[in-house]
Amino acid sequence: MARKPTAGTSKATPAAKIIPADVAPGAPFSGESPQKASPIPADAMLSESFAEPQAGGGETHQTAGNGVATLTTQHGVPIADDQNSLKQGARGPILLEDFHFREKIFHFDHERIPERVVHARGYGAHGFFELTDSLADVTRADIFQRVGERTPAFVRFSTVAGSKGSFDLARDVRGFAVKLYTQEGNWDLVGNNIPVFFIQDAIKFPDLIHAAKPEPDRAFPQAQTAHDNFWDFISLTPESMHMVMWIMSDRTIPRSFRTMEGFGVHTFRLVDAEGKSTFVKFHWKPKQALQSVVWNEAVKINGADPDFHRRDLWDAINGGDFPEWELGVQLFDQEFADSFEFDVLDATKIIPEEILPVRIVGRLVLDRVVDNFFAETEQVAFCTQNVPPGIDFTNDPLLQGRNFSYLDTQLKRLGGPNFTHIPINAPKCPVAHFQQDGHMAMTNPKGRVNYEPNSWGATLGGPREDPVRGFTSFAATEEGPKLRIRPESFADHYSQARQFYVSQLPIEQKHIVDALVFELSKVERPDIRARMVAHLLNIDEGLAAKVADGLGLPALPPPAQAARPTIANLAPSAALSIVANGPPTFKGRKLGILLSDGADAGLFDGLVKAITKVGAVYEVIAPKIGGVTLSDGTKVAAKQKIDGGPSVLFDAVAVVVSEAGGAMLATDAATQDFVRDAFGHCKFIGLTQEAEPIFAKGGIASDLDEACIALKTAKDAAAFVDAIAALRHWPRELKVDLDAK
Ligand code: HDD
Repeated sequence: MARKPTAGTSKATPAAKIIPADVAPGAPFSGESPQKASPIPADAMLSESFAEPQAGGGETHQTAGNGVATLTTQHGVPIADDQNSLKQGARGPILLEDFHFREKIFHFDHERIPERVVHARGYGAHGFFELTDSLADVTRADIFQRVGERTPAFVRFSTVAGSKGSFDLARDVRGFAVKLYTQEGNWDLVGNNIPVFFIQDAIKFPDLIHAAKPEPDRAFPQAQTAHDNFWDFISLTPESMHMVMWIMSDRTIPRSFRTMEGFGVHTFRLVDAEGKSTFVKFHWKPKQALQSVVWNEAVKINGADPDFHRRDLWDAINGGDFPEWELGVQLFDQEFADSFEFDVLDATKIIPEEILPVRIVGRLVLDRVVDNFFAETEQVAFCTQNVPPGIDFTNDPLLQGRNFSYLDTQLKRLGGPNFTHIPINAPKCPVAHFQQDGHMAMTNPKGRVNYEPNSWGATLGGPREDPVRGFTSFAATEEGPKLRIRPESFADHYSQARQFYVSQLPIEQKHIVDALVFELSKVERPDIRARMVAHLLNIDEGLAAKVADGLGLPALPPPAQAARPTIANLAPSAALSIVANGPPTFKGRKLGILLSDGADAGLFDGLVKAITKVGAVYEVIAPKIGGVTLSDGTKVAAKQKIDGGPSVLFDAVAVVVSEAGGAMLATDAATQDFVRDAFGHCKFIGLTQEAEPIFAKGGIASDLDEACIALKTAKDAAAFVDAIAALRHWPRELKVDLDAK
């Protein structure tokens, strides 16, 4: 837990020499910041919360001097030497008696818990939910009563298929799980960044995930769906076609967790004090607006920075740019449900915002990173069945199945029934019950009585039910025979897939085609490829023809047999496009500025000022990490050395170099890649005249277009930063991509 200040790292150091003479052994821990006069660099120090005396570990901590806590065993015994095991003679065997060695290795051997079977790779942060519009008219849920009231929140974003150590820019659905610590219990809204799902019934979930994960014999490919098993299952599961359109769109390669929407997916219920139910679908809308990267860029980001998304969230929050989402609700009654084209219990369907507007009722702000990844992000346990009074389930068969799975999985992952005792999972409202014992029980109830009813009275007898405040399930009337059957109303698998496709801008449609061609090109069996194209024919003939052409299919297959004909005239929904819902400014984005020695100091200063003014950030990339000396003699440190800072890490780039710098960097392959990739990924590029040799060597000098903006003086900087708000110059893609020709 704590470190001693200066003990030698490899030499055997007698204990007596380690504790400085001016600190009495056993002196109480001062409680002062350990940074005071500490020889350990500030950033290596333990956070305050971890320096506090440990629960059950006694009131005092010994100090090794200068207010630094003494290293102890788990049982609190001070440690004299943590560099060497106890041996019989300097070169002799380790003694079994070495309890410190055995405890340390024992604990290390048990450091891992099973990773999540899905959504293993994730990243979390703390924040709050603030109600901006009361829902008291439709629900008794405490969190929705008082405008302006804040509820603590913890959010974990994730990918689905990859293991814990996989990369962030996998083409994958992103989890968007929100734990709201309400005054009437935790509410876990365990959603995704896509409002529909692959399957309609939870019984198919293990098959879906087995098919998506690495194939069982060879254990690859990691974190990708571009393989036979996935597309085999999908092509045999027509209900997944709407989701297929979403996952082949750029929604699955978001620029940042901050630039994704979140969805509760299922239809839930809000229930008022009289027991009246209103159906609801939940939406999280990012204040940062929507943004994704392009596929070739995603592939390269994974190499350059596999932690791209987690670093982005960490940096934004620590930089004070707190990400924010609005909570929106689509509210409707049974009459609307009956009149809607599709079954509201079918999780493969949306209700378009144009048909049922989203009412904004609150905001979610993430303003604090975790103190410890394992304690918080790894141990957080989301459970769909965690709903407070006033929020309830519908019969959506996916949701019903999830309500079993999430509780069950926590037992496996966290090792026992007391996972709610772990601080990140513990409610922040009073808890009183007679559940007790089990592994790692931390908060067993006090007193003699551990059952009810009992006759020990109100004070000694413990908590009692409260029929008024307590959770009451919506009194739905259910009837009918027991059947393993899918309702007829779930049978349309293509209409909304088509609606999604036709709602995309042409460039976004192209990306869907490209993604399908890429993924299916990794599929070895031609019959699976053809079977997918057969489904696409039921969605959009143009889409199917393009994918078939991209795959080099000899002929179009007949359309897949459809249980229901596609409704071809569902109105397009503008809310479904990413590009149409992009940001108005460059705020929250990152500019990469490539500098060389002698680069124009005024221009650099202008860029920094303009970027800062719009609330964006920048990083300097240079030939050496030590930085550069600008034209006026100013020294600027670099954040990235050129080969460690490729342009895929930035939303836009500026190449600001001197004549000598331009000539030198033009010969460097990493610098050529820097400009070629920025160009190929349709980014805005600012460049000084001296940078042109780099573009010439990169082979793109003659292609420079209006999104390659000349930077001469500081005055050009502000106009450049205005222009880059558009993020990408899409017309360029048609020139640089073989598939577009
Ligand atoms: Fe799930 C984790 C979202 C269907 C079973 N799921 C998990 C997480 C998210 C989702 C965001 C990660 C939570 C975290 O960060 O810890 N899952 C969804 C959505 C679904 C969905 C939006 C469909 C609408 N899931 C689903 C089904 C089942 C599961 C149908 C099983 C029948 N999901 C699990 C799980 C996980 C999980 C195995 C793994 C780790 C965990 O629960 O805590 O129980």
